[in-house]
Amino acid sequence: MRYLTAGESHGEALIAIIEGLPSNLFIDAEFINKELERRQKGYGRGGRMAIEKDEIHIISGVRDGKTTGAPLAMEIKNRDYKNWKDKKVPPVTRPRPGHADLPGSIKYNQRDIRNILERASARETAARVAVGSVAKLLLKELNISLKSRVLEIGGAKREEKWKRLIEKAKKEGDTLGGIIEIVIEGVPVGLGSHAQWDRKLDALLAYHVMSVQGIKGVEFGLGFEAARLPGSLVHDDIYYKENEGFYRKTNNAGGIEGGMSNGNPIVIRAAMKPIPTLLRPLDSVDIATKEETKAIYERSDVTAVEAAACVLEAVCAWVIADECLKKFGGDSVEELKRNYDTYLAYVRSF
Ligand code: FMN
Repeated sequence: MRYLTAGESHGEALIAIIEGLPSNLFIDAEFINKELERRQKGYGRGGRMAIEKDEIHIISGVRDGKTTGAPLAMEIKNRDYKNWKDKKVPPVTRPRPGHADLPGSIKYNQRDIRNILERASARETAARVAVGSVAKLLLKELNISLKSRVLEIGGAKREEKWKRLIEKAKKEGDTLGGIIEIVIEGVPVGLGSHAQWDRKLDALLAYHVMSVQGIKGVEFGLGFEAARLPGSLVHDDIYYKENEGFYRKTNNAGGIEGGMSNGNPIVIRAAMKPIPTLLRPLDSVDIATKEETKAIYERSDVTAVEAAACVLEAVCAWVIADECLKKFGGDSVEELKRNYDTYLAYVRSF
């Protein structure tokens, strides 16, 4: 499968097109809308979330609620568009450190940074959540599920501190990042491959996770901690039980060995940097006058770690769904499930 997104933060709408979905997959719009709502929530989000209530509009590829095998096109309208479309806004010339503003303007020869920031904005993640929701619907057919949780915000590991830290950052015109964990359950052994670098499952997941706006690090299982421990404390011993097959007592590998899923839950953690738009702006230089100045401020979140967790689930769901289709094939959901069941029976008998 493949997908593309289009659309700007204050443009008319966001668009996502998915190619390669099997037919007869029930597209549960209510579920997609609930996922979109999840992305909009979380403590520390800015004023935009009060304006937008994202809703999916299916344009093509679905008939009587089910996919036909044709490309699935989806649209999410930007409710803020009506406030922007006729507005005369001066050019943005004061780039924000940590955003695409400066490198994007130089690369694309733009003197109005708005032409860069509108597309670089994480508003695009609404389209990715829509795509990921469809992937989740496919995975549901195979009894594969994903969940996520926030582990840290602003360096604090305990939830009770987060609200206070976020309020403090807000008061000080500052922003916060954090750490998110995603767990994928029910993944069969053998997704991905050791045989070629660009087929390794951990590499694919890391690529998609890193593609999310603001994500700066990714680890699997014990992750960076594994580098500090001896092998005897890291690798998951192998055991076997009649009727149940091979199993492990630990999951330090985070469900992936040699670029392949090993049947254990896949455990991924991602680090998100603090939001780069600060109410107390950072030093910058005006690209028109070259004078030292402060970066622009545009309505923004204090932190978006909870929302990012939802986006990360979506991109991970996409990778796993895509790998399932690659491995088990099938042009309809029925064919996919038949192939899947045959494979699971084979694994049990190995
Ligand atoms: N950055 C902002 O400046 N303001 C925001 O309101 C904002 N909201 C975000 C919401 C979500 C769900 C995510 C995932 C990110 C958000 N970001 C926000 C982060 C920026 O989009 C991100 O830092 C920027 O695109 C540069 O990231 P990069 O250096 O990782 O590419």
